[in-house]
Amino acid sequence: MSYYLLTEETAIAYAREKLPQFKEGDFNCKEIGDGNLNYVFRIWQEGGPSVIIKQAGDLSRLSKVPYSRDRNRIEAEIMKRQGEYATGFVPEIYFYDDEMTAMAMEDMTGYTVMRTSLNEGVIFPTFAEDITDYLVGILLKSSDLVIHPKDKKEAVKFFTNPELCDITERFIFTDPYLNGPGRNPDFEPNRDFVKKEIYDDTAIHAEAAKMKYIFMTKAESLLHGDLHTGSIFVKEGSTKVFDAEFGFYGPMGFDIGLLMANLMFAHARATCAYVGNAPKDEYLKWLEDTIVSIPELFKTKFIAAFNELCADPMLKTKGYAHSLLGDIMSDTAGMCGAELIRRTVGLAGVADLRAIEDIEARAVAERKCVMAGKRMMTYRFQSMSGQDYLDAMEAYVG
Ligand code: SR1
Ligand code: MG
Repeated sequence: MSYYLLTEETAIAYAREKLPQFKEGDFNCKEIGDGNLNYVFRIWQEGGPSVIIKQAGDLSRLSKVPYSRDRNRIEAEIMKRQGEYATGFVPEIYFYDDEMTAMAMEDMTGYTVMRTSLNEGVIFPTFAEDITDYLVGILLKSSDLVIHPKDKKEAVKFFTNPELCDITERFIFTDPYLNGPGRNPDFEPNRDFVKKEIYDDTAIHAEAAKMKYIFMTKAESLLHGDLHTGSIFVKEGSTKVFDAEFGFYGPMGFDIGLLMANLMFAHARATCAYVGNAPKDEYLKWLEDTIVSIPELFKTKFIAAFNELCADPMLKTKGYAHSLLGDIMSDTAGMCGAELIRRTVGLAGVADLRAIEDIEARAVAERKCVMAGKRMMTYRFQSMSGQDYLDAMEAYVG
């Protein structure tokens, strides 16, 4: 079969052809993709089987820029591998079709996208435990600490993802500062603030440059590569991470830092413009506990897993694991800062901020995120604690 772009009509026929449980009966199909790059079809039968088919087109959906369709292979392979490293935290991949650059994966009906739920004030009590299990699993088990260095070097080659890394290098580490293509949105109430704090602040450009170079060169672990709250499905007691198309071998702190920043966006929204199901105090308490406990849980679980799984006699030398963990925590803080700034100032904003209807509340929430981002990137210590992330949300003082 040669490649063609699926539609809601042809996706059903495609599922029939590829998956035995879809051979017979009537099915519904809806295109549910809301990202910039791919097409996502949900195919289901009332009371019967359901599946998600995700296909890469030759052009990105919104900007109509050409990207290699091979990104879908990389994503399918990463999700399969991460499903092994972090069992229970990744949707199952049923197949990847190289000709069609399409994959079939477990339908997550019953789950919601975490960003949507956070913006509605929904609490997920097990999230910090779940996501730190996932992070330690995918980051440690893909690294030289656990797999044979020759296998790891093969994996670095296999998961090389130049086009999507190029997007990240531009969208996170360059465009927000230089506003080169003039594509950063112009939010008038913060225009002067952004000019002073970001465009004219060459010291913060230097910190962003350091983080960019770490991103480009530190082939430490197989990353998810875009671990924001829109890449996480949640329901009570369960967390599943999807959409790993930006994955590659990079610095561990990139995944942890992006996650932390995206929880901080939810915090800015909750403090400046809360609308939600749970009482505000209850929601904020859970969110703050979550922000504080993720880095701490990560540290504890990382050291325990290192002691259990690291096989290299030299790397097991007393003191090394803690020294490495310090570097990871420092990278995490810097990457968190870069994400805070880019999703506030840059083109790919987050609904947590941009959907705040009260303009003055949105302006304050965005200033809080920019100043927190600057603090995290500038003061990224090895001894970084979870409380430091929460404290950074107070860095903006009117
Ligand atoms: C062109 S894609 C823009 C952004 O959306 C994705 O989620 C990545 O974060 C990327 O930077
Ligand atoms: Mg995505």
